[in-house]
Amino acid sequence: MYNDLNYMESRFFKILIFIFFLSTFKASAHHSGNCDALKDYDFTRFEDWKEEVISMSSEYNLDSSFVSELVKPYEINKNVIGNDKCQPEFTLTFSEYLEKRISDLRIKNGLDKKSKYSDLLKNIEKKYNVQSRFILSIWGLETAYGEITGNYPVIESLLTMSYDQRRRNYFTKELFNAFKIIKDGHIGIVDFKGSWAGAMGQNQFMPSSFLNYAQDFNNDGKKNIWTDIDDSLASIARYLYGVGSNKWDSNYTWGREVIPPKNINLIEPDLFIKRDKGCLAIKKLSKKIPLSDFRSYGFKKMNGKDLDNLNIDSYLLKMGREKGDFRYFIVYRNYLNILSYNCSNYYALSVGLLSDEFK
Ligand SMILES: [Ca+2]
Repeated sequence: MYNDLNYMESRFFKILIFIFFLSTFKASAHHSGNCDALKDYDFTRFEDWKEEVISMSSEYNLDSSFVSELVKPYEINKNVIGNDKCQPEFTLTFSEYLEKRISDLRIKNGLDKKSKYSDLLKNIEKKYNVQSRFILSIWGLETAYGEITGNYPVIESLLTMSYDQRRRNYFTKELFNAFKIIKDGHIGIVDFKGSWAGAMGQNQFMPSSFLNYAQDFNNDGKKNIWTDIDDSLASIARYLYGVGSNKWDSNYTWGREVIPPKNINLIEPDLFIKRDKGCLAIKKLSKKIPLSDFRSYGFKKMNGKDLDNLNIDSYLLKMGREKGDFRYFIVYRNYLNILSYNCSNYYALSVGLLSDEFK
């Protein structure tokens, strides 16, 4: 689940753009038009690319006339290229980022949803063995609880992203996954919408995640993550539940912020090791040691109390860019499942901290 760093980066930047959009309002609507990268961009071969896509149909066991009908109506979407190429610089500190993401309004709306859907959340928690506060948190952070799900036709976005050479392989596969979703009849083409990069519905699944994890929780024969809240929330839970040995453990939480010991500078070189595998966010984690070892090092809970004397896999994470801005977190295995949703520590910590508000 940690294998597509580039896409995960782009997904992370999507969030940043969203913040940018919130903070500058309409300025960003003109942003893409001012970007130099678009001036020299070759938009002229898009029709050729559509033909190439159609010619690949049989490799994906799809009928070329079916694919042809799906791609025909679309032109290249310059906003999609603009969003991809002209991402604004990120200037928020980590703490400022958290403040924006875990706003009072998002907490309040989450608590409202928690009581409104309490029966549903209980049923989902029981079936997938994932605490519902994490499901609420991801729902809230991805789409403001289903309010902002994206208005780009999924096929148009994926055709455009796959036209671009940089990540053609990845987005071509996702494009064909999208065709499959339409073929399977989960959603009509008119309602088949998502973010500019093709993340869909209330939980912002890419088509491959949809095919692997989307759930039909209300048993109507359709996996509808666009307008069906049962299906959307169950799909988040199924994703977090994980695959292989990387299973969610509902006996534990995600982790916590901690106060580092006074000699933190001395012990950091021992704890932070070089990792070869995993996305950037995984590489930032310390080596894995039992929580009780962090307790022995002298890390404390934020209320000044000792950490629990537990033998569970734990990692230290240091956030912030400079002295005075540093914050430390100890995270457990469930945290890795949150990272699999979006491999960014900014993202995963905000999921964890927001979930704490829904305890
Ligand atoms: Ca359904």
